[in-house]
Amino acid sequence: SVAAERYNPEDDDDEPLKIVPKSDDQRKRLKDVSDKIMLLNRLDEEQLTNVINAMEERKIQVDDIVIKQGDDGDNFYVIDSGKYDVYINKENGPEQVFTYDDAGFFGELALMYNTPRAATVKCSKNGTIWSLDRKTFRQIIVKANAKKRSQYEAFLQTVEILQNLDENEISKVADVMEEKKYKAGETIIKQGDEIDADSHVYFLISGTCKIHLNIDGEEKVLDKVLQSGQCFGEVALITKAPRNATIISSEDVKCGVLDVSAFERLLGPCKEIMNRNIDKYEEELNALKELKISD
Ligand code: 1OR
Repeated sequence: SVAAERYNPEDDDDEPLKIVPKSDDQRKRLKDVSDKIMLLNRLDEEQLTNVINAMEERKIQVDDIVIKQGDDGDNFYVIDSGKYDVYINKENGPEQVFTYDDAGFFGELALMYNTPRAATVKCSKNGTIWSLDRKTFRQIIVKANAKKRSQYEAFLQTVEILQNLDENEISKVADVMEEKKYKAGETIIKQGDEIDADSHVYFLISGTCKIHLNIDGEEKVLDKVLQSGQCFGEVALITKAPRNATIISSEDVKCGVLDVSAFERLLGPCKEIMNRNIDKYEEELNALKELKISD
């Protein structure tokens, strides 16, 4: 695997920042999409302005290839509209692994880690994307990200379910992890909810949570308490089945979360441990059901 590149402040140069003139409408649209994108919505105002200044609007048509696997990374892309399919070359040819539908971003990996493009991205419904050049991406986004990375690395080392990840893999998880906060008594995951591209896996940073199960219409709260360093929400991301329990915060809670695409891309080495846990959960659930029958 390729080392996650560390940001080196000496890489900084004082060359002028790129500015592509924009209408008020373009700025507003860009601001709206930026609010929803993890790599952009945690920039401070000046950083975000510099990024928006440098972005260029691009119309894309069906079958256009925006990124080709194996190429060097030139730009980072933010989706304004349209559909974009992601393909990875396998032995028997390209395999579709993901689709961006009207939202999201791609092309960050090659620029963050100085690696060849990891996948091909091809348009399947006409749309508009914003491109950001490599230099501005590194000057602003990679730099801003360095602080966040070191902040999360130490925590992620303590997460048991991630013990099969090496240091570089942990860094990559830290890079894409987002923080979510909940007040005591909030429902974080709801039993029965379907999985979609907006679903997450959760790592509990602080606070505790309880697991609620609805078994054949009867509500049961498990004795087990979820604590710092524990993971939840991974089962449905693996099985693709609806959420099989409800998770409620017992006090104020802070979680690190990964979305489905980050989960698929980064947590492959942890699947064995996760599958073992799934078997264990199933046994526990069956035991509970039997208990109920014998009541
Ligand atoms: P890039 O710079 O490598 C291709 O250029 C982009 O496709 C990549 O950045 C990501 O932004 C995006 N694995 C790798 N890259 C992906 C994936 C992906 N999905 C989107 N991209 N997946 C892993 C498959 C094992 C799919 C995850 C659902």
